[in-house]
Amino acid sequence: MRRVTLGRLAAGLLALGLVLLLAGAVLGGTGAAGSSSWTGSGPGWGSFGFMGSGMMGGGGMMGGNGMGQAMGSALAGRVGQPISPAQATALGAAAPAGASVDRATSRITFQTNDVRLAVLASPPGGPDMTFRIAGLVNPTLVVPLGATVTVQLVNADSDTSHNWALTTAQPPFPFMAMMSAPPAFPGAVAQPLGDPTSAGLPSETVRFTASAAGMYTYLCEVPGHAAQGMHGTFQVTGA
Ligand SMILES: [Cu+2]
Repeated sequence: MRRVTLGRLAAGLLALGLVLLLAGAVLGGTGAAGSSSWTGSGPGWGSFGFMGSGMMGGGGMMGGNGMGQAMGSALAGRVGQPISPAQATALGAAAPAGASVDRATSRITFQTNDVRLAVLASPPGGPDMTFRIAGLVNPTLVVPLGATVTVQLVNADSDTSHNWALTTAQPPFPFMAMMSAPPAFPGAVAQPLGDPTSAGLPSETVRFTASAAGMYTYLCEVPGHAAQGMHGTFQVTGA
């Protein structure tokens, strides 16, 4: 089947691009938690855009969720630390310390300057293309100005890559959300995680300072995901 063959070729090219992207991210970054900057300068999404143009255009073979799926398999076992499915389930349900969780309004308000969040990407049993935090779907997060925010991202999606980033942009987001979603704070972005493997679900921790009050959006930057609803509100309160 010609179309299938072309699809595999495209997936292969994307995987190659991913390896280059990954190499650039590893070489360019310091590797310390909170310093990830894969959306910044260097061989980031710009390379993707170049490689992807034409393949993804007009809802072509790599449109829809094909890109995220290609990334998921290419990155499997390459990024982050694996945790067990039981650990992931517990993290996705746990109420964060120092926070009040309002389930009726899907809002988590932190009273502490030491904000620690576990974020599950597209877990089983939840709506597809959403984040689960404290058992809620894409909840609004409210933190005080100056808080140190530690985010542990876990990819709980069996066949698709996801990341987590905080941006000053507001929804709706286009297919290539990462091209128009400036980072809110240095370090407030996690690299895209691959599919879970037999070793476990990939987990990655980033840390940043909520250094300016305002309304922000956390989102998944994998093409198409934020456009499908993979985002939530992040508010920094205080003068
Ligand atoms: Cu995603």
